[in-house]
Amino acid sequence: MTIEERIREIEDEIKKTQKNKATEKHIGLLKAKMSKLELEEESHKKSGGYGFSVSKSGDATIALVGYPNVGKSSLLNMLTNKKSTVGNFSFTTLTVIPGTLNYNGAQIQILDLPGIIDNAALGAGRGREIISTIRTVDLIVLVTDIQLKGLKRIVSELYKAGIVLNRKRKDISFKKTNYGGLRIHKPRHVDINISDIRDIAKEFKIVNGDIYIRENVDIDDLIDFFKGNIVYIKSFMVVNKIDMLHDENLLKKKLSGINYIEVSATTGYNIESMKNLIYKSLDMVRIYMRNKAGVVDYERPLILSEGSTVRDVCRKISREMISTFRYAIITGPSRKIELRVGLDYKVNDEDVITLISKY
Ligand SMILES: Nc1nc2c(ncn2[C@@H]2O[C@H](COP(=O)(O)OP(=O)(O)OP(=O)(O)O)[C@@H](O)[C@H]2O)c(=O)[nH]1
Ligand SMILES: [Mg+2]
Repeated sequence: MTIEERIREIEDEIKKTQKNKATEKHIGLLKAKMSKLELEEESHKKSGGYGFSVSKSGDATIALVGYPNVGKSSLLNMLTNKKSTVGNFSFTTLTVIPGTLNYNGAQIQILDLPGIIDNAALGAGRGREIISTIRTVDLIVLVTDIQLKGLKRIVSELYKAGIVLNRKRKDISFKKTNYGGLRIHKPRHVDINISDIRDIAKEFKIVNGDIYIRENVDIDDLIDFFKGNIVYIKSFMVVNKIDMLHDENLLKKKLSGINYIEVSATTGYNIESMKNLIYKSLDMVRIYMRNKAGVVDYERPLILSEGSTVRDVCRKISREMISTFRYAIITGPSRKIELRVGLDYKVNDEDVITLISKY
């Protein structure tokens, strides 16, 4: 049996197995087996892992990912100043087309990519190039149409390529040893069955070493950890061509529990909401600088990621800023009073900052 056939077989068994508490571990082990085989398969067909040569620009980069012909290029054209070729057939776009969305003072680079399914049509290796490019973005917008074309397959293709959507990296680490068996270290509040961990580790041929688990994890988290080389990327879904929708209830039913937005690249319906959702999903903060004369530049905010500090603000301005920094004065809509703060202070969205230097 080839590796591919074995993967298929396990896939079928997972599908056949009813999901419940009692079968949870069984399914977990099957998934682990499958991941291991997929890794083997990957290492067999090594053909480089380089992304398309597109240089990143702006404050963040997002990718439009989806089945061919669902309207990715049409959306890029609506969202940005770019003209990517639109065609009424699959594989109109054969390379990556970047455009820029200016929103709330942020410059967001949007990559229009070829459809990632059946990418044999793009020539050998192209599929991997697309995947390597997707691995580097800050947000994945999954694009589909009202028939929900290719949705499930795309998510599973991404997962096979080590891209996990909408989950966070868990606090797990591993120190390999050459003998002594497997020791599992976890605080009392972490609730997981030790034998589950052992069994999954064994599937990845890990039998010696120390595993540290510092928060609650499930079987999927463990598989991802042992699999390695995983990237965690935020994502939301866009259902395009909503102007052609006949049965609203059917769509709602099929997508219940999924976070999505309905749009039309043809009529422009909900395009503004889509821009807003992109911006919101990127978790950015806007910082306005007040200059020596006391004038605030509200036109061109500095864009930083949520959780940034005054130090990050300084870094963004210039390298010397940190060495000459004395203190910063912060005001803003989320501040009741004016604050004097140091480099480690966390900034909020729309803070107005005055930097005071030593000299
Ligand atoms: N009715 C309708 N048609 C649309 C909409 N968006 C795109 N289309 C049409 O769908 C077809 C495919 O659009 P593209 O933007 O080229 O799709 P794509 O996803 O970039 O396709 P590939 O590059 O081949 O992967 C074209 O004929 C578009 O005019 C929409 O919102 N409504
Ligand atoms: Mg296209």
